[in-house]
Amino acid sequence: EPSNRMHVLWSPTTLKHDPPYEFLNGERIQYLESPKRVNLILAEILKHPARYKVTEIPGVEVEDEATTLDALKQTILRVHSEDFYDYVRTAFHRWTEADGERPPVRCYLLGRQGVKQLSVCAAQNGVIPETFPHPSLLSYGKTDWKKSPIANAGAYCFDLSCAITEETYAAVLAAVKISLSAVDSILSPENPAGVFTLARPPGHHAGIDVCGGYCFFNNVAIAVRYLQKKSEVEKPLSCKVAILDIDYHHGNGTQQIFYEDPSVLYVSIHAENDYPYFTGSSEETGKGAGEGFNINYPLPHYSGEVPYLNALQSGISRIKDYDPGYIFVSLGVDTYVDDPICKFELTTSTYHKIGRLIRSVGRKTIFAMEGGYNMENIGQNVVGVLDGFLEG
Ligand code: OKS
Ligand code: ZN
Repeated sequence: EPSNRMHVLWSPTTLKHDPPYEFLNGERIQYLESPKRVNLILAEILKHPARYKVTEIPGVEVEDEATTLDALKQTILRVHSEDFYDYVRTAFHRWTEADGERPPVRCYLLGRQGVKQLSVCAAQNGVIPETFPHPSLLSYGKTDWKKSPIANAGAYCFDLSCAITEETYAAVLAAVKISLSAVDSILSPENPAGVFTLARPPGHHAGIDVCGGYCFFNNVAIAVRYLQKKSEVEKPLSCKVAILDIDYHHGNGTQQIFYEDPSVLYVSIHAENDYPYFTGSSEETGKGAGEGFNINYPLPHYSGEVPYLNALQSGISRIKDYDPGYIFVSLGVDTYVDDPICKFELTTSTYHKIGRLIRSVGRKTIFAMEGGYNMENIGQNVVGVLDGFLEG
């Protein structure tokens, strides 16, 4: 009998990633994916100790724990390329130590600049790209861009919303650690029906070798691979997993990682003609052995509860047919009517229904935090989904 108390995992180290700003419609605005999001959700969860068992996961000490760090790295490399991993690990220091490379223009404007002031500048802003390797630039193939930290940012990031600060690497490792602990927890003798990883930065936009959309490492994908490896020790090749992505945005990274893999069914409900703009069509159905195991439900802007729950019902029946051992939910509450950057019209009561529907599949479920930027309602909306799941 699965226990009906949900395990919730979080880590104060994830709060250290805190870039000051990003760009929206060409304008500089405050970074929306802020540490405050975690604090607000946690505060709401702590109001209900009878339903939620909260555990704090310590961060990895980047200097001290060489073995732990290497094990974590090897797990991450089951999803991401080593070049990309090294970009996330070294970007900040390469940028601030870049002898000879010109500092950001703003630093010039501030006056005489030495390397010291350059680091202050990068420490405030984090590393973001200036140019991207558009196919029109790559046809010559002779220019060695790898030497330049700013070129690396363009090569390993697809937008301007993944600033890498001095603390980013520690935070993203903590998010991965939380996600792996969730797998350990769902397989533990306590046998919870559900686990919630209250982690950030989120993960579903992060692909094999690229970050974007506030996402650095794909927490869910890394946890899926870790779970599959762990359970194959018991039952070789028997671990089918479904990922249900209910964030407002298409999880292009998760789709990419599992696109040719029939052992992972990816189902996403998201806004059509919205960020990340180049993926998410219902015609993206998988490739090779993975054909038929990628299912996208793009919905028009201003969709409310009725079309949303219809798509969800349909997605859930596809998941039931697939018959996975486990479900991962990429849980975004940026589908909320008053989200500052999104255009769906779900209300707080819809989240409860979503949770109940997910429980109806009857599989062990790991909920992973993705987006959601309305600070007044983020806690209630997340707990709405989790409560709905617990109540069944
Ligand atoms: C411009 C806006 C970027 C939107 C990123 C969306 C992130 C998200 N900086 N993904 O699920 O919530
Ligand atoms: Zn989102």
